[in-house]
Amino acid sequence: MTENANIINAPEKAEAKKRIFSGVQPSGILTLGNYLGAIKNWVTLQDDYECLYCVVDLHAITVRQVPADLRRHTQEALALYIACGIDPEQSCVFVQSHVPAHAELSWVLNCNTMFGELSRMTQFKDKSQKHSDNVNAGLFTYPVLMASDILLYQTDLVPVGIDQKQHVELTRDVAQRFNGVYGDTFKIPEPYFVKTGMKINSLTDPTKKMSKSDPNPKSYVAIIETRDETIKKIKSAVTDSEACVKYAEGKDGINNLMSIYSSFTGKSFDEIEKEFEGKGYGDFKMAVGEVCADGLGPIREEYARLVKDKAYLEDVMKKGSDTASYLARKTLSKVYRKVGFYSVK
Ligand code: ATP
Ligand code: LTN
Repeated sequence: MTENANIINAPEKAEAKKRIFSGVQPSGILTLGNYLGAIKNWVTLQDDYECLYCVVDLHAITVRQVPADLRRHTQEALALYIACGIDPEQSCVFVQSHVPAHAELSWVLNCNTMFGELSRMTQFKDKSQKHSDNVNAGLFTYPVLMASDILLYQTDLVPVGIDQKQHVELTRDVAQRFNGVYGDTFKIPEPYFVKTGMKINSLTDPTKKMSKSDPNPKSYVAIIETRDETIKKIKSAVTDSEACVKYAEGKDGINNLMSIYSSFTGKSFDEIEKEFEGKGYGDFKMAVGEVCADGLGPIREEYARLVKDKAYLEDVMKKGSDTASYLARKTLSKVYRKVGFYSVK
């Protein structure tokens, strides 16, 4: 057992902080969407909450991964969490497969989740279309594993992008059902979304979510790519032919770039429209590219330093999984007892 007194002692404190759990899949190089929709938000929540931030590698194998790439992406994702500002001394940072309780709770929750509920999940429908040659059972039960991640830690709040809303709702339904059948076991978590940046769209098809597993690298900005690459990709982002910087229905490309600009500058859409009144898309794209590249610059530099320090990253992983395992075991033992599994002292 390693120390992370901040988290381990939390439930016993008179005024315990509320708890947060979130994760990103190491299914590629993390994107601007992951940053603006999730990780940037995680950083600001660290002071006020007990936070657990996980690299969810078990989720990543629902889509076929090259094993060596998965290992590398896992380490890179952890380094990026820290480079973005997650402080492992303050928050628990760990890798999902290092804590077996996630898979163990998942089985029990699978037996308390209905086939019909899972059939309605839009992410399953999207991903099974995209990977029609590998519609495996894990892809179908993915949300149950996510529910296990969240419920294991008696989580209060789940900061995610809006695309995950349905999964958090399912988590609440499963927890309520379980509590109803077996008695109070799980805290019912709430989702938590940022206002701007909750959904950043693809640069090549702005009607679709920006995604790290998109085979076309022009569709996303990777957090760690070079300044020039970022500016170039934003310059060639798909827009419309109206040449008017205005947030409006049907202008998905411009709306998307305005969201990105707003996330980095804190400016409202009205302010952005005024700033670019009478200017063409070329000027606007250049400005978006620059704020984006500047905003990501310090993260890129810190990441380059951290990713070389394997010993440090492995130390963070080990301490994180010790803390997480300790907390997870408490919930898992309670669940095993409630469902009637025989335990030997
Ligand atoms: P994949 O392409 O492998 O499906 P992804 O890039 O969509 O992955 P996830 O690992 O599934 O990302 O998501 C991690 C977190 O990032 C979630 O909270 C999710 O809501 C958020 N997120 C992912 N993409 C975006 C996006 N384009 N805009 C806003 N938030 C996003
Ligand atoms: N399904 C999420 C990733 C994820 C997650 C979680 C997010 C897995 N487990 C628990 C929040 C809490 C996704 O973004 N695709």
